[in-house]
Amino acid sequence: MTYTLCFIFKTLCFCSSLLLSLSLTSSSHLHPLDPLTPSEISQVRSIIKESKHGSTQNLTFQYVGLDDPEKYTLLKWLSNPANNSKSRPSRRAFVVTRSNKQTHEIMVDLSTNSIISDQVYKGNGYPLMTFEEQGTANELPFTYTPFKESISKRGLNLSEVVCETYSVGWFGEMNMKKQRRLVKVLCNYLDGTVNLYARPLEGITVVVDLDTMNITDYEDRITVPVPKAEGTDYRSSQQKPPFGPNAGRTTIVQPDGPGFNITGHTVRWADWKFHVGFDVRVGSIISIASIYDLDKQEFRDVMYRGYISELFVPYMDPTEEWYYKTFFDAGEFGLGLCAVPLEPKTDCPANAVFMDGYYAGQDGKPIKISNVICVFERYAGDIMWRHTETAIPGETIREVRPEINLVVRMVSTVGNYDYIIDWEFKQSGSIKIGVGLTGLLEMKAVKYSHTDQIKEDVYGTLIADNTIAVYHDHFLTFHLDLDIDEEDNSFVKSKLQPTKVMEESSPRKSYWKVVREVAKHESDAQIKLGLEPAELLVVNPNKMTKMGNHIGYRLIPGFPVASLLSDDDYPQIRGAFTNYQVWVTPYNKSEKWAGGPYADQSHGDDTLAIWSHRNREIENKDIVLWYTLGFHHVPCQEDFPVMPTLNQGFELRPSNFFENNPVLKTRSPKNVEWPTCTNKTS
Ligand SMILES: *[C@@H]1O[C@H](CO)[C@@H](O)[C@H](O)[C@H]1NC(C)=O
Ligand SMILES: *[C@@H]1O[C@H](CO)[C@@H](O)[C@H](O)[C@H]1NC(C)=O
Ligand SMILES: *[C@@H]1O[C@H](CO)[C@@H](O)[C@H](O)[C@H]1NC(C)=O
Ligand SMILES: *[C@@H]1O[C@H](CO)[C@@H](O)[C@H](O)[C@H]1NC(C)=O
Ligand SMILES: *[C@@H]1O[C@H](CO)[C@@H](O)[C@H](O)[C@H]1NC(C)=O
Ligand SMILES: *[C@@H]1O[C@H](CO)[C@@H](O)[C@H](O)[C@H]1NC(C)=O
Ligand SMILES: [Cu+2]
Repeated sequence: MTYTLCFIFKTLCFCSSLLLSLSLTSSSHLHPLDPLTPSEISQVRSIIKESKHGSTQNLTFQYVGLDDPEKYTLLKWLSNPANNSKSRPSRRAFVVTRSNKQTHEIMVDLSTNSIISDQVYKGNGYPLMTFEEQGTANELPFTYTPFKESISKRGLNLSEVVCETYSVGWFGEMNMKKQRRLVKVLCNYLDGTVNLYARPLEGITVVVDLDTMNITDYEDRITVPVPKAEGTDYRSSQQKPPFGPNAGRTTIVQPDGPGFNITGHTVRWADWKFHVGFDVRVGSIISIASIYDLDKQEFRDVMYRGYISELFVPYMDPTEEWYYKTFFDAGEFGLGLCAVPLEPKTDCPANAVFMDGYYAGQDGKPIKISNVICVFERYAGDIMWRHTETAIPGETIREVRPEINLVVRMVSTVGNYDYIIDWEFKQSGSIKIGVGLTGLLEMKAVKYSHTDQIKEDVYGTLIADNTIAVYHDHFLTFHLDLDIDEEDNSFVKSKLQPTKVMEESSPRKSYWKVVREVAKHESDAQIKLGLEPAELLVVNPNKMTKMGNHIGYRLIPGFPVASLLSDDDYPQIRGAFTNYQVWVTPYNKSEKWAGGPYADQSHGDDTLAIWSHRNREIENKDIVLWYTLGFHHVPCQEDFPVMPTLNQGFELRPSNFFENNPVLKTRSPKNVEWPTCTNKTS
């Protein structure tokens, strides 16, 4: 084994000075898309507390976020050289509260310290659940006699029980009067492990009304032993030898510091410029991404706004204890709310710079998530482009450029699962979106310890003694408001059409050609990806390259995965935005969340599928591309007790956007001299 003792850490000292504090106080320093600052969150709270809502008992803040300015107002302001504070779009907050069993939608203007609109939401579904109410609900079983009896009946120790809140979905109930904000509280057993999901108290279901904080229903239907704790812990400290062989020690060294600048929330790196936001519901948001064109000597628009609009996770077990597990992680639990502080040097490499995030707690007061986003330059030993030319007699030409990309990362841990969300920018103009799934499986306790014993449908894989990991999907629906060189764009499906050769003159019998189909209406752009080869492009039909090609960006999808649930299944009615992997809608500021604004117990009457059904015109319009990345997850034993990261992604890649290779003139960064090292071999 070779290891290297390096004296490089002095050069890494710049890191600590780069930990940016992004909480500016005066709003005049804020970019109109900056997330609400802690003082603005407090201001929102004061405004609402001073209004008629102030006297309401049990007022809870379910969502507080930036109401982003009108797109065209903002773009006009941003492009106006004389942009001054007077014409600056005002800072507004969109607030959803609950009180008296009602959902209130309140629009607050921070610059005038006033409420602009305030109405009761009368439709179906409920807002995001707060951490606090989930916490309170999780405590209820511990003082509930039937639950305590169930625990002692099983010979278990109540102080080793922990409970978690699950959304209940919607299964066709139509009586509005009867509708209540219910959750199911399920409990697990620790006693020798921290992997609570591996030790479910199967069969016990506690139903809680979040508005009254009361247990409304209780079931203890089946008694299966709690799976054993042994082998479930994933902490390093709990592992016993022998240990696996190690990879070499690694770090990344940037002697001159990172190659990017962050001013407020605006990141500038290489040819890119974009804004990084944070929202309690969707997590990280990339806005007004533009790329510098060396030929044109100007920044050119690529994307106005991109974020995960919804994350739908239906489980495939129709039994009483499991059927309702069909989660909308963004709309019910909040990808930003569940975002976790990133740990320097493990969650993000040593050269990363961190940003904090803020959200409003249930009482409206700001809560900080430190290091919620990290930004770093990634060099993974990859090649940006290369060529070796050996055909020229007497000389060998060799040109290589290393690929260095910029990554914006967030990790959201929604209960058992961890989602690693990377927006990766390439100097070539590509934006690669990477999604990594890791964490713990949702497990079901069963009596079986070998597949031979299983004669019934168990809806999952037996991954450990008495433990089934239930089959499920993850669908991440991205909202991608691309503006390719200005807002008005078209969506083009360029089919690769197999064609027969008719002329006798060619020895060939077939070839393929490209047939362009411009989507005129929304229905033309509802696409189920499969084997049919096609290039999917967002183009600017009003602009062409010098050669006459339409300027565009191409969607390179990931592995095509579509929901397998039937259209009339309630989870699929609510999750109908996964019926197609690609949708294109005309821009509409209120169509932000693919599962609808009120995803908890939604009826599927306000989803992307419903909006798109209007079949609006989308040709040469400001359009939004929605892309769903999916995973069908058939768990396997390697996913236990903790799952090695499973990756997927997709790419937005320039296609006739530039006149030629935009990284032709990108030079390799100067070599980093390997620091003074002593190499030891043992
Ligand atoms: C207008 O203001 C924005 C935000 O402060 C800034 O990023 C932009 O550069 C300004 N535009 C000009 C042309 O100064
Ligand atoms: C129950 O668990 C608590 C805390 O882990 C422990 O102190 C106590 O001794 C346990 N009781 C029994 C009966 O095992
Ligand atoms: C909660 O439940 C208890 C017992 O069922 C009942 O007495 C009480 O009135 C309920 N409280 C509310 C706020 O519904
Ligand atoms: C509502 O507020 C009252 C008084 O502050 C408190 O006693 C009660 O527990 C609250 N109810 C809920 C459901 O939080
Ligand atoms: C970052 O800022 C420095 C100093 O203002 C400037 O020299 C450099 O060009 C900037 N880098 C980028 C990528 O904008
Ligand atoms: C924008 O979307 C909302 C929600 O789908 C809809 O009610 C509204 O009519 C739309 N506006 C336009 C101009 O289409
Ligand atoms: Cu999974």
